[in-house]
Amino acid sequence: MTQQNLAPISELYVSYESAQKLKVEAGDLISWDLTPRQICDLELLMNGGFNPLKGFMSEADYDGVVENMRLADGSLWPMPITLDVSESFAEGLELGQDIALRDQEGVILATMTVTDRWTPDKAREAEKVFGADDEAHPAVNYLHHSAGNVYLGGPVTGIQQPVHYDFRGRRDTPNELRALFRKLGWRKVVAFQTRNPLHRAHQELTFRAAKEAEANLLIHPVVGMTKPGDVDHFTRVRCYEAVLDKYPGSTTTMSLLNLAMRMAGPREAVWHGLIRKNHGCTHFIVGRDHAGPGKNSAGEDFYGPYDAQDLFRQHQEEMGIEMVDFKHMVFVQERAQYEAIDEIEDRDNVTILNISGTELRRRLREGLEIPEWFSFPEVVSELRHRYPPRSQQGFTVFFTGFSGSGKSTIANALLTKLMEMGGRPVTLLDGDIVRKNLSSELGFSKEHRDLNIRRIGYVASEITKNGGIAICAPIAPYAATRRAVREDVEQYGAFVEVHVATSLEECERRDRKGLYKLAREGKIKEFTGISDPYDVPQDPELRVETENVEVDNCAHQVILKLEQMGLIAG
Ligand code: PPS
Repeated sequence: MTQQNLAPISELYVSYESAQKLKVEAGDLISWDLTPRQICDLELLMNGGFNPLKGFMSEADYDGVVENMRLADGSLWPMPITLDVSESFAEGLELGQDIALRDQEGVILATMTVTDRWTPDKAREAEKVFGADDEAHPAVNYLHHSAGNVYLGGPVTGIQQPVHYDFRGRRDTPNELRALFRKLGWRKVVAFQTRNPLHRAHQELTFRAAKEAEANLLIHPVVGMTKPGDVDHFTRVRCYEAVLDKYPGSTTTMSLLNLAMRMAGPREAVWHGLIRKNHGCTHFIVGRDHAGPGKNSAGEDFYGPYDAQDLFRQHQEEMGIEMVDFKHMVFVQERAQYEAIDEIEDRDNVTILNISGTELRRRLREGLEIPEWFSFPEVVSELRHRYPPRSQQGFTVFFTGFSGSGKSTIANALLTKLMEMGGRPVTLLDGDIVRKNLSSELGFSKEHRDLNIRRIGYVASEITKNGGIAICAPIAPYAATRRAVREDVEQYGAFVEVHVATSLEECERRDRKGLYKLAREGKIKEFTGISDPYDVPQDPELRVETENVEVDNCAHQVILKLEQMGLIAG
């Protein structure tokens, strides 16, 4: 039986007075600007969430952890917590030297005495900690592409907590939670780790887990760094707050954990357990494929579905926190209730309903019904706000073509048609207008054209992110730059590339601005199509011909394409 210990845990912070003094002194130290992941790690080091660690790991601790999940003194610890830096930063340091650790705005959060400096074998770390040196694993990818090549280790002296402006009242240090549990008289607390929105099945299973363990419940979602592509934590926390109201009064609380997850499956489960133990919990729910990273590059799972539970079970006694199995809950239509799938005896005679994560995303994307039995209306409404159907999302229409091809004319006609329809704000970023307002200092060298297009792409991606329609109409002659803009925009919404395919001969024949003549005479240099290249789009969403076709018809073709893509309601 796990014994709860709610005595205060040791933190790495110095007193307020010492911190003020240290902060001034640390101003003269060489400083390292922490990455977002390092800030998460530092916060949990300083507040005791990573107890017994007293700083970023030494080489001996790191080796022990990588090889057999143990610190040099033999304590169980499954995850390397290292300060990765660049070679150039590491070169200038001497062992024994103090450095200042700053957040991204330059605020000094801590100092660290550098006792160790080494170049890790990243392939070994990947194999041993994450199970394979395969970059399909997000933490392995991070290790090879984001983490510095040198690790520094040494004790940390905490000056101040990282600043959070969001949900401040929902963030607790281990000692704050311990004090809360003491005050409430919660002797047994089961923690639920999550990085996803909660629906009815989660509410049922967590409440059951708490009942089974005769414990109170702590919903303990991760808001630091989770798996790329997850629902952002702002949306999730609003969802959690709605679900919290569904538990019987005073049985359950919620606190946000600023952890940077590694998605390391079994090792991660043990790590999560130790962190919850530090936060005063006695029980921890471990599910199927806990903290799973998805498929490897061969399309197979990195870990077995119950590896995390097995590893946790092996170590739970030593950890001092007990595992509660996650029950797979499904909705039984005939009885209109959630039941654990392995406890349903009349499985062949009842209708079992379930909606997968993929199906949920499809329904949100297409604006389809999400039934009441699956989730709470407040949660669905938050998710619908965050993931509106395509016909309410922002998008970018990106025209490209020679000067005088008709881009601006078609773009203007499209702008008017979309404004007539209403619903979303529309902005036209025409080549000439942009050059006057955003890029007035730029000329037409490759470098300048790229800068110009990237600026347009940035503005378009912001408009798209905020639910508007951006219409861009530059020449954008280079395929690689168009691709980069597509990537910028597609993070937030659709990118519709329209090639205005008027031939060079026709543009030159029209020569509306008289520029082709000047270009032929050599009076304008680097003129697209004459003395500068144009990469014809290979695979645009739409190609419009303008010769012998009315502008209105060209704009209408774009509208039809947008309808077909579900971006505007038909
Ligand atoms: S780019 O390549 O996308 O950055 O060009 P863009 O911003 O669309 O600007 C193109 C307009 O600038 C005028 N202009 C030139 N175009 C091409 N090459 C050279 N050297 C050049 N010098 C001036 C031209 O009028 C283009 O206008 P549009 O609207 O395309 O006809």
